Amino acid sequence: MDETTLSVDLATQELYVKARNDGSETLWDRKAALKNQCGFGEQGVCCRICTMGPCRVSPIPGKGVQKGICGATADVIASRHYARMVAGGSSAHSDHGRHIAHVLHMASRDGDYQIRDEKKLLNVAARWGVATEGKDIYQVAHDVAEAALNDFGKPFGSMVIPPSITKQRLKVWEDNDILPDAIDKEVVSIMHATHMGCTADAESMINLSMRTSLTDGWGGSYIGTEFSDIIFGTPMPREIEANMGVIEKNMVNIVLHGHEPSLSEMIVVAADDPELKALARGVGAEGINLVGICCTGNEVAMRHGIKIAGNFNQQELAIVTGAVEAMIVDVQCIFPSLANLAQCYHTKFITTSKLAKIKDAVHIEFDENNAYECAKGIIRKAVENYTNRKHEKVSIPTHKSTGMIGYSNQAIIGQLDRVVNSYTHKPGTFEPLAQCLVSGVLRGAAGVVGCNNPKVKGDHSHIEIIKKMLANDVIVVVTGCAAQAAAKAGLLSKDAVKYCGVGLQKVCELADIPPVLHMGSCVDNSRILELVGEVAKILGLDMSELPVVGAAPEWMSEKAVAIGTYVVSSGIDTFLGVVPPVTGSPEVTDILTNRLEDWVGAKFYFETDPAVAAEKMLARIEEKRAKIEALN
Ligand code: CUV
Ligand code: SF4
Repeated sequence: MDETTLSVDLATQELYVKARNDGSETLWDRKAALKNQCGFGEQGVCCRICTMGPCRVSPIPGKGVQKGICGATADVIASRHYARMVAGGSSAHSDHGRHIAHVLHMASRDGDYQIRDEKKLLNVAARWGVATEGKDIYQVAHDVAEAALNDFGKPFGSMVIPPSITKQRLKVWEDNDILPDAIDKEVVSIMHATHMGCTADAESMINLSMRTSLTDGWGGSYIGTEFSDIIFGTPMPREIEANMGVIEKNMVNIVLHGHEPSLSEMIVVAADDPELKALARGVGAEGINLVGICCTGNEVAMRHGIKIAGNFNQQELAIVTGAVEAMIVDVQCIFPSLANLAQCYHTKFITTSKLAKIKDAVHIEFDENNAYECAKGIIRKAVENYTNRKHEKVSIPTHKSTGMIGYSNQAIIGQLDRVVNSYTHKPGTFEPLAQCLVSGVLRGAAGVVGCNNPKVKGDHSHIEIIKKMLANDVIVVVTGCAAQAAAKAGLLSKDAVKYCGVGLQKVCELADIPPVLHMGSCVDNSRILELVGEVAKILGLDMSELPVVGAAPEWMSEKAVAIGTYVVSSGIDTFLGVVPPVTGSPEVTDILTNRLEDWVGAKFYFETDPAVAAEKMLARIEEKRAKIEALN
């Protein structure tokens, strides 16, 4: 395989060649070995929901087998499959949120987990109606955690709706009957609805999918983000480095990969322990070097400036450098292949979650009740492994970029306050941003999020779309692996204003920000929702009336389907660069890319060509500007 076709990232190309020379297998090799991937699966027309099947029906109306044994049509089969993807994705995010809520529940003044953002805690307390007066802050934390945990399974009523949602949006949800009940309940209900012999109507199935997805974006993910900020601190702007060049030749390298910050935060703290530092020197290393991959990488980069080694496509390649003593993982987006790959080098591949044990990995279950000691134990294993490094197998690419990270909404407001002087607006709000949108200095905003996928040349679509937005005065916010692609490409640097139109350039200079704002991990898409909701409220508009679009140019996971669905349900158009497995159903395709607009004021676009996608995104932004220009 020609490595230049796999990714635009040079470190990736280099390490792919090294992997091949080492005889190590990567995702691209396995993709090639699959030859033709299943066309029925790709179009969503294979059903395995009961054992009368599997039934695969024709993706072409009127031609070939049109129904499964029970009579389910392509529309039924594809819509059920879509719904189950939403359920899978929502459950991953919400279970993550629940986990963090449990960590908040165990926070104590002298424990391993403490309260770092009291202000946010008090804010959140008000949302759940938790009394705070005269209460110890840790009692408040305890009560808030309990209230949030109840939102997962409460028997009556809807989950708590964050205050950033516009009242118009709430009405849209009520009118469409997608205002969700309890978080867990919706996931269970949609699993029920997709059981053999239940929902057999694509419209209804997508409607239920939207309802479920909202428990993710405005529920589980939201809780994950807010509570992580409370416990670990709300991110503030800081500089980071990104790409494989952050792996250090003479240090103990530990890669943090996965999603939840409860473990990775403890690793960050424990890596500073004098005992471990001494141990590292004792084995002949200059120190301990923590680096991150995927969303756990984003979490610790946002809050501590831990360097980013790479994104989803690069998880195997980090090990291929031969210089990684340990890769520590928790949950989600972790290739099972890492276990065997690690054995080809000296790397210890350490799983830590009951929910993501991997055969042939070293499993050290992380115990939050003994978090610090547990983290120390894991790091010790890595340090001791340094002497096993096979120096003839080490080759670390030099590529790395620097950029700014840490743009929580609080951080963004902090930056906007610098603009206030120039425009005489209220400090402490998003008003300067809202006004820039109204005046047209900024044409709009785009959220570029999501994964890598070997169906797409790595990082290429992310970068191409982002650059097109910048050139047209569209400010960009990023999360997940898209954010890491941007970081590697230098787009998080303030120098990236060179790609911007004059309006965006001006805003970046005044606010002292880069034109692409890294807002965090995938659960932190909730920050983007909050931002859009708050700006809409300032302007008295619904979220669907803002010149704002979302894109997941290289997505691959069920979580991304859940995200796309809640983003659209929140009134924001979403551009998918990988076509979801629904095209075998004309009705589902029509609902997602057309009819949804009548329901919720936004829809999906399927567009695999990033240049075309960017054009359409810009066109949609201009179309939506009509409403806000009337405010001028
Ligand atoms: Ni949660 S879901 S590959 S790490 S963004 Fe990265 Fe982000 Fe997709 Fe996974
Ligand atoms: Fe086939 Fe219907 Fe069973 Fe699906 S639910 S496998 S279409 S019989």
